Amino acid sequence: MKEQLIELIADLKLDEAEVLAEDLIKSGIEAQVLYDLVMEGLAKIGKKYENGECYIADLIVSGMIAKSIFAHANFDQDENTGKNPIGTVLFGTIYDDIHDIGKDLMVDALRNKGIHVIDLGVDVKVDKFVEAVKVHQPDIIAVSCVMTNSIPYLQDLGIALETEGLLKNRRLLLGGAVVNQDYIKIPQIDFMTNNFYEGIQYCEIYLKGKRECSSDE
Ligand code: B12
Repeated sequence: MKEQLIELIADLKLDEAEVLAEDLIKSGIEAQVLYDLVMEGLAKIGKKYENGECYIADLIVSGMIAKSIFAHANFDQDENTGKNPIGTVLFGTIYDDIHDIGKDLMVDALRNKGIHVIDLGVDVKVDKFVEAVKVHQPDIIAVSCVMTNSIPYLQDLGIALETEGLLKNRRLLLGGAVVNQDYIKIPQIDFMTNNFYEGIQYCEIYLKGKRECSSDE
């Protein structure tokens, strides 16, 4: 039955997909299992789009299905939101890329972990990232990128942050479907993954470590 969700998403059956997802959530499906089913459905839509079998409107609908299911699933609910944050993450989707589903999932999960997140949104220019780092002095700069065409802007961002000396005592993190270790060679990036849990874990470990160091001084 749960595999049916993949086909409902791939066939853009919004209402049926939401109803089945709701039933699966109520029947206690594991978050990771539900997440993988949705990603498989989106991958099928992506393939159809690549083969010209569906169009931008279909991508939009598939995004809506994913957003509503992820919202219902409420990944990683945790009570200590907002009280005494363990650190600050500045998050944004790079310039010329308007995909935000992945970014929003990460932002929600980081906030649920008691991390203060400043969300710059999508299509964020390099200058805007640089300015925001100067203003907010975050511990981590997290960038989301799904569009291959936007990789050059990631390179520009790395160089701009380094040139301005804004990578001292902070980390630059990249994630999103574009992440590919062989393809992306950006020396300023400390860590890259398109795995949700790896990304959350990296932030938690780095921020807790940094906080312990500062409390020892
Ligand atoms: C939904 C969708 C859209 C929606 C987005 C809605 C929204 N609100 O975001 C809309 C309709 C806007 C859209 C538009 C377009 N799209 Co589109 N889209 C998709 C689709 C189907 C799903 C993407 C998605 O949301 N995945 C789900 C999220 C959860 O996955 P994710 O982003 O990878 O995020 C996860 C991890 O990577 C990680 N993560 C994400 N960010 C970060 C950051 C950090 C720091 C960390 C640690 C982790 C992390 O956490 C998330 C959870 O695990 C993909 C196909 C696919 N399966 O990927 C095509 C796809 C990405 N789109 C594509 C294209 C070509 C376009 C358009 C150019 C189409 C057009 N002609 O207009 C436009 C581009 C607009 C632009 N400039 O950005 C291509 C991109 C090809 C490429 N590699 O460059 C794809 C791959 C489809 C295809 N196969 O051709 N799209």
